[in-house]
Amino acid sequence: MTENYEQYLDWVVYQIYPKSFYDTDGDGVGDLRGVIEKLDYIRSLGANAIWLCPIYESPQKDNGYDISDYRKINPTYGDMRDFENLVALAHEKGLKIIMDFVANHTSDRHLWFQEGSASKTSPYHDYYYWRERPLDGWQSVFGGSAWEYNPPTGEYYLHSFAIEQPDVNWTNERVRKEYQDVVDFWVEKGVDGFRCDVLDFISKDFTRGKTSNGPRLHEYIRELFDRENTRRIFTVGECWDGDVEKLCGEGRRELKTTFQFDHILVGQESRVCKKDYTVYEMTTHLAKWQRLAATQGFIPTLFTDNHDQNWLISRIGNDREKRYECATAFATAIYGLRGIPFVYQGQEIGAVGSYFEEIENFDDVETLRFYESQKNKLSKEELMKKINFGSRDNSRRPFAWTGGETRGFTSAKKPWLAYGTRSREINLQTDEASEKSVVKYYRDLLALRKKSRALRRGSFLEIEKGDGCFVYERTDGNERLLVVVNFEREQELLGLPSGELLLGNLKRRALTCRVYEPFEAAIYRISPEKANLQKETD
Ligand code: TEU
Repeated sequence: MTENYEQYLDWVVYQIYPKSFYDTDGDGVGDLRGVIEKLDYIRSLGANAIWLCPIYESPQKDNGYDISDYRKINPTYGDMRDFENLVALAHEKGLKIIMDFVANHTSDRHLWFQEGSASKTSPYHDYYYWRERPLDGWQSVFGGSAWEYNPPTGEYYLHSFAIEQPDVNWTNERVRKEYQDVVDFWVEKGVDGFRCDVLDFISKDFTRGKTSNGPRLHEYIRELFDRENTRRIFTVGECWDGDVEKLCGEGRRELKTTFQFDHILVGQESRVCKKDYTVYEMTTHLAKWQRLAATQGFIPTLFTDNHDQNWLISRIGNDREKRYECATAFATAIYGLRGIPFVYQGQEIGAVGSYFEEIENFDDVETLRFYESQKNKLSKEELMKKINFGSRDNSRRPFAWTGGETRGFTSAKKPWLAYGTRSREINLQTDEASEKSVVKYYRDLLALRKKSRALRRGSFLEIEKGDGCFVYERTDGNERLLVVVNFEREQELLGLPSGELLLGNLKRRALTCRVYEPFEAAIYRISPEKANLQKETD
């Protein structure tokens, strides 16, 4: 890997869900000035880049993933001047800006769809996919048929997500040019990269009935990001389908990296249903991607949370008695790896899922659709249990800056979406003052990463210790670190090299103590010459 590509290993990205981050104008909705005000906070965590979930003009059916104008800022968030200020100030403070690029679909309020759906002769008609009849078996990710009737033309259009998110026809060359222009527009504004929403969906395979990873995917991506002005920008693809090793990597001329989701799906039977799991499943996925990345020459992404999942520590951890331990253990396991750390807002304070009995406290289009489709089939209790387990709203609730009436989030009486049910107890202010502070641990962990070249750029070697723990080495030249994360049960870990403790989430009883408490995590420096194995018997 060249230095140029390896530099992404030094990035730490903080993901912002703008609607729920910080509200400065008192309308109960976060805004760009709110992001500006919190730049120092973001920097204090050790991040050096920000990914902004969509901030474009949008009717907000899917919180901005339904865009009606790619070149305008959603007025509730501010205007273009606010955005330009944000970019300038962020850059001054050493923070890069990554925009969300949503190219599989527009809003049905976008001019292209407004015109294209009105008549078959409109030049925009071919910007979307039309059929005389719905194709059998094509389901929307949010539930129900992926085809919707359009009375003015008597046809059906494809929407892989919400009805209000018609899929754009990328086989049309003019469409591809439109998106290249959109990318250029934001690159000229000085943005440093794009997180590309469901990018694998832009090429479909109609012969196989597939909405994603079609035959022209790689060609389309190169058209976007292998041009003179786009080659140097950062890109991370959200590609559930598709071959990671083909989509990214230095020589591919496509994306810089993609998100790998295997570990996120552990413990989920479906979006709304829990499944038995072992931590081993998760660490196996993580280690597999580390090895694949090394052999195929790409940089992995490192994340546990985002705006599309309930919090990891609520799904597969212990978010009650061991919340601090669990949050910091998972953070160590993930951010000790080789790759690009992504921290989702709230994760750094150990935010957890909520429990609401009434559907009025939910907003997510996917959740509401699910509720409608099941309300006559399941008891209310069963239905709400599923929704509380899986709803994406869990991680989309306003960031709790304090435990006060409005959580330090807004001056409005009511926020756009109800505060998390445990946010009086779990908020930044309380966390920072706590002896067991998640945010302080995050700061220490990311500071250590910044300081240690082995943690950022070193190679990865897993040390198999069986289920219930994740142990690995990171080595760069003479610097050799050992990361030990024990999960929920206390156990003795034998045969590990001894070394100097650099960071731990609990007070290690003694350096040589081999008994690890539940959710204990530690990082040691082990010098190559002194890496003498402890004897199993001593
Ligand atoms: O998500 C794509 C996606 O398929 C999932 O993450 C999805 O939320 C989940 O699987 C549904 O069960 C992206 C965005 O991250 C998400 O917020 C958008 O709603 C979606 O695309 C449509 O743009």
